[in-house]
Amino acid sequence: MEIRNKAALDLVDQMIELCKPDQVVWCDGSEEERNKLQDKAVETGVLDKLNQEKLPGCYLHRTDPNDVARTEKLTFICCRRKEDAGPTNNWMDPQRAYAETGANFVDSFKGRTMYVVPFIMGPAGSPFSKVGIEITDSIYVVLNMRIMTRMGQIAMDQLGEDGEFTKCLHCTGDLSIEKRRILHFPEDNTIWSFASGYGGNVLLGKKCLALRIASYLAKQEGWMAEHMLILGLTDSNGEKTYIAAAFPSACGKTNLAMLIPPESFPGYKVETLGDDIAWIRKGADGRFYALNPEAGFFGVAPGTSKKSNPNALATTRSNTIFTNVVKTDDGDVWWEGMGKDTTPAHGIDWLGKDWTPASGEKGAHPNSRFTAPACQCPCISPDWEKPEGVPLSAILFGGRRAKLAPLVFQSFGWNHGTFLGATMASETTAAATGAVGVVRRDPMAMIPFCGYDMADYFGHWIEMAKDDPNAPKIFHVNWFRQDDEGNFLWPGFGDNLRVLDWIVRRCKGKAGAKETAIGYIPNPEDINTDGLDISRETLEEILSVDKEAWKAEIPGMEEFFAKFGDKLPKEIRAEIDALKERLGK
Ligand code: OXD
Ligand code: MN
Repeated sequence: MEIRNKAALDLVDQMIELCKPDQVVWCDGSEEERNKLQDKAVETGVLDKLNQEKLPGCYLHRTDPNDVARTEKLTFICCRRKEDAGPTNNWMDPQRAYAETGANFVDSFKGRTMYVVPFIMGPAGSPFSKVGIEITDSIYVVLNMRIMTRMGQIAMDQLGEDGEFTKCLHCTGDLSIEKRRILHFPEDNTIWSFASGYGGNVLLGKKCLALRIASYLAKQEGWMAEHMLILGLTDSNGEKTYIAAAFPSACGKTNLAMLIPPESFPGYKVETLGDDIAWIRKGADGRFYALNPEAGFFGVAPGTSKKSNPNALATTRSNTIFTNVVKTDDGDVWWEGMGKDTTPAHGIDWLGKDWTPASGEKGAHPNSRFTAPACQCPCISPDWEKPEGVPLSAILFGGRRAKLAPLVFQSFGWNHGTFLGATMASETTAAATGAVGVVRRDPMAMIPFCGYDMADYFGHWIEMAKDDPNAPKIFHVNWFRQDDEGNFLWPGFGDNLRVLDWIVRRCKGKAGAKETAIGYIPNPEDINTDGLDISRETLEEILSVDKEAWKAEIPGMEEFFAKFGDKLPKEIRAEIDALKERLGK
């Protein structure tokens, strides 16, 4: 492998000195290397080979039972001044972080191989792209990074002799929670991860680089790193509109990105550009362009079925690494919510134990995952690797709210849209450790992923587009409204196209809406319900604004904003005042 970058060589030398591996392997990203690593992973029990006739190139991995989701409590932003991390991040003094976790890294690779994984977030040669080098002791990490990023020689070539890169160090260690740390040093462009093997904590290009470090770089360099899917919607006239959407973890981003339009929308097509992360920049023409920096999907398996997301299912039928799902007796995979008639009579569960449906236990972990190459997705957009990204017409914010938020509404403008993002709230899911189903404020779905003070992040949002006629239009959606018995009021999945269709027509000035206290809401007749079995009352209910309930929401918003004290941008304050005014006393 050709390595011309002196800083990269120096970094690896330093890490060898610190961690004392038995051997060092620079990963070139070749097929030959993949085959070798897969064989070694199977030999050492890291991966289990699945039925290669049914699932060519697919493997199964099981994590330690105490290591199944992102551990936000153990995730830190280590900048020199505590106030720069802001009140929503865990902060640790960088010197202390380097010293304490550095002590754990000492000799930590003894008896192990050090893999050096150069990778690019974004297509090679794109002006959006950023290079990282992850040093890890885990073959699982190498093989996942191979799917999730452009990895190997291609990244060293992009780096050249003196290119800059994010320095990423990971050691699986003994997986003890006491020592587990996910540390970000934005001022040093460095990430350290110790004592975890769970994807979100160890595939350092993803949440750590492409969101936490990238959000910090983006603020300095005048662009945006967001927790958003990107899709392209083609309508029956063949016109294509690009949309980005932010939802908290495990709220259906992958499903929305791969939506299949209902039969009553002939000629419509949704194509996927990304399911989790969008980097957004202003183009030379003043429009906002979005690009997915990842090369694969690290999707939540449970609930993925032929009905909910046939495209995701098809994507995972080859060259995929499954984590913590059920292995069936014929070497296939299964998880809860895979659909009717799929449940095996017997299998091996995510804990590696015999399992039957009668056991009453979940066979797959609720946060079990697939890591699959994006290029295998049947609905991948031909534009997904365009180096300049795609022009965005709309940005959607959404959450999981049983009550309150209507199916869809449009902001009055960019600042109000930023406010809608900043006041996003959602019921928690299994993607992070902690209680499930509790309402938490999750601005722009970035609470776990913003690498600096969120008040400054809101300010950056305002700065990016205030008074800019080219700014994407901003909408808020909620697919999850329930009646008093807990039944969903909106069918969701493919029928969400009906909402996207209204949004696209709104962007073109071709759809009606009524102005309300919270924004522009479609009248029931503005939504195309052809072929949909929904009553007028239900539609009216999910398109209505309960002013008293919204008033009751304000103290929670104010309490959340109070955390930021004087740093909260005046534009956000003005928006909350304006909302109060519109809701009346
Ligand atoms: C993810 C997450 O894995 O948000 O995408 O947790
Ligand atoms: Mn995510």
